[in-house]
Amino acid sequence: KVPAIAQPLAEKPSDIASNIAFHARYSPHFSPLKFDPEQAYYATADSVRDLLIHRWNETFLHFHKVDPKQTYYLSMEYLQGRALTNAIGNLGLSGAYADALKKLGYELEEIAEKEKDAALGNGGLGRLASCFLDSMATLNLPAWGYGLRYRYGLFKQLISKEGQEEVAEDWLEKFSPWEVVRHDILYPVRFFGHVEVSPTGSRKWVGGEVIQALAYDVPIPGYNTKNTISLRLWEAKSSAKDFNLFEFNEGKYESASQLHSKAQQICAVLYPGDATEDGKILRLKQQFFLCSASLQDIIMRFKERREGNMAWNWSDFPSKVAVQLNDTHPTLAIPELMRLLMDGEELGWDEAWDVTTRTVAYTNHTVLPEALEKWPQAVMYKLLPRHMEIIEEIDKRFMAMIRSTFSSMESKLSDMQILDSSNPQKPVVRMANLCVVSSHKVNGVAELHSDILKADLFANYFSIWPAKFQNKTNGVTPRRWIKFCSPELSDIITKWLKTDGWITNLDLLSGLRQFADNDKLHAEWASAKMANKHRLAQYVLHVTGVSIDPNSLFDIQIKRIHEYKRQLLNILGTVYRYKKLKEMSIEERKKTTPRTVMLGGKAFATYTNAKRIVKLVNDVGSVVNNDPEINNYLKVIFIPNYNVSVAELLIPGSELSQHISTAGMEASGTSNMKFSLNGCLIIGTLDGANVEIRQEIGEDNFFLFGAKADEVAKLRKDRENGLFKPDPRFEEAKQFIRSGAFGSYDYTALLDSLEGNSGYGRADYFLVGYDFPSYIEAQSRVDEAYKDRKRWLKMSILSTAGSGKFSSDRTISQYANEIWDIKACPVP
Ligand code: DL6
Repeated sequence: KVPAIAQPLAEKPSDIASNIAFHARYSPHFSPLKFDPEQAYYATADSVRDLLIHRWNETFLHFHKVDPKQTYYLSMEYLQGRALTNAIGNLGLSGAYADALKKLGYELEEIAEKEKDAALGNGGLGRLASCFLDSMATLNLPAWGYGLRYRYGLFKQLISKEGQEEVAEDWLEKFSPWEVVRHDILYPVRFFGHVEVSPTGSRKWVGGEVIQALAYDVPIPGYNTKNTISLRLWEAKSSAKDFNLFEFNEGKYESASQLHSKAQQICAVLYPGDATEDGKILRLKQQFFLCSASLQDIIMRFKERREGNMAWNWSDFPSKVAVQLNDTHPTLAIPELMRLLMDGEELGWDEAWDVTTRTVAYTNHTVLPEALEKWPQAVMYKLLPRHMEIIEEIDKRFMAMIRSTFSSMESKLSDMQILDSSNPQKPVVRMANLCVVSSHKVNGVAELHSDILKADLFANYFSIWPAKFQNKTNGVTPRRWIKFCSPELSDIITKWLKTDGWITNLDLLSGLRQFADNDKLHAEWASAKMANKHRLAQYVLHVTGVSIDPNSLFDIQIKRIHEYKRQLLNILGTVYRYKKLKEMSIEERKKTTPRTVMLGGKAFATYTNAKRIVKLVNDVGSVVNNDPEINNYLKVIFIPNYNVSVAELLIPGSELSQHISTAGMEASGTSNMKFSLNGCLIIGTLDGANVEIRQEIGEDNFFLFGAKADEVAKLRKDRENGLFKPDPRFEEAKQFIRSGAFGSYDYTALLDSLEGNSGYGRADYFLVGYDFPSYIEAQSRVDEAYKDRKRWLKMSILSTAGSGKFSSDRTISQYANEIWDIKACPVP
């Protein structure tokens, strides 16, 4: 037992200040006795970490003692962002820390900016995982996250005249104070090798290469609770015995440390390119590394908590462990759990299958065919020979079950099978099928998306297992996404609701509805939004050099750049607006609503059209912002290097945000929820969670346009059959770009994608042309609504008031009750 300490942990400003000073002196990370803002940040983070570690130890001990059923969330992505402000806020010590730092000569905001974002994710899926962790901790749920500790997370985006350039983002350049390496938590993970069969018929995976998985734990504090849970990130390591000292001394440096460099590759980057076979192997290695290390850890903990209890057996496992697969990336958890149970614990197939299927559940986050993972069988055989045997057996048994129990579905078997050998040259494993067959629950992430899964993507499975399918509409944590990023607005909400209970019970926001017409609230609301707009304008000036007018309408679209998200529709609409402004008289221009259009997002490095879109936005901005006739009425800004902390500035300062994907293609979206929560109005299609947001905040408070999901297939067919007649305004906007109005770059290929072959085999697959006229008209409605300040403020208040449903606390409670069957386990 670790001896107790007498000294209480610092929670009063004077104690906090001396604790920060203590760390500045005795936890040296830099040259001694310096206290510049960066070092003040590290010393402050160290002092917060003391508090977190205390709560974390208590939580761990409590869970160990109570032994509740526990959820393990497996995700290849976590977009944590910065931790300091969030941790201090969740501990309820924001004021105390601000005061303590003042005593030491610093502002909390100033030093908080020294922290680099932990961007171990790509976009919505990774940020959702991070919101979920915050809610799990806040709801006192026995739940943990598992992920990978990528050396370089999502790339840093540089913008130049050429467009986007990617450079490695070194979030660990100095070190992260928010992780604790657990030197004693180390598991071997094997790759390649072969399967050995013993005389009794038992099978064992041997040989190949063995890499060690080392645990790094990140504390996740709940809001207003002692409970602090773990995000366990695995790092790959080789051991000393893998280092060939003899070869090294012979001067064969590379071969002497071969395994070391192989280990380093595994966690080097998030989503390495997978065009080559080596790339595919590396991606699969990453996925398996996460799954194998996490499951070994879960099994170890399950056994540890049963030490001394002779009565337990493996069928108890699903009543103590729930494993949630965040999309298909951790699918290999399924065959790995089977392998560990059969080859390691000597369970028979039926028992191992029963335990596995009662343990694992799967969340689908996309219906885009290119995002549904399919791995070449040949690569899988090579890297994971034993797992391929298991997958083959699962497939074989599944087909036999269909033939015997659901014979009417036999004609659908080729679609439902896990192994797809329809192309004999390239047989693949369909990971989503493996997930559906092996999970006890499958869910989509918004009502529309879950309906599409049932009616379309997984329709055959739904017909045989209707009870397996659920919806869990996404949510976002109200702590990071309003309380901490928009403190002024939060204080106003608390004042009018006469409680801050809404921070953990977001439904209470509906109480604002009764004040939606109140002039006093309008004045306070407008002033908080204006303060946020000023803060944002300063940031824009800082990162782009362009000055924007806080009195203009701030219109924002921030998300990964993708053709289905249709940033191209936004910029074409903006080009059209610019052209119309140019054609107006000065008097007419003065009557328009001045706008600042901001777009931000990263394009995947090899996604050519997405990169062209980034370039186009920047080119349009260069012309518009420097046009003295127009730049009082319109500005176009590309926000570089969009990430979580940039979103924390943009969202509170927004007034209109664009969620304009082709209907049926955005599974949910979560930034729509963050914007709406912050009193920002939405212009959007009936897609993903937009549908539910519109229902909650009221149709009158949502600028709707565009085709509906169930119309899309026919519209595409019509388009192919030459039945689409483009609106002249659409042609005008494209022609304006083609004319060279925005510089000499040749946008033919990008614009042709709206006419000729879009690369998806069909012209304008994303229906930009079809939706353009209704988009332009919806934008005109926005302009009109903005002119009526009272109406706009009312709509803004009603947006916040209607956002209660979109708390990740609600989402996680539903997962806990309806999928995981876990209960709160608060630390006393
Ligand atoms: O569920 C989180 C998030 C949704 O909000 C987005 O609509 C969806 O696009 C995203 N899905 C992915 C899937 N990627 N892959 N593979 O990121 O999930």
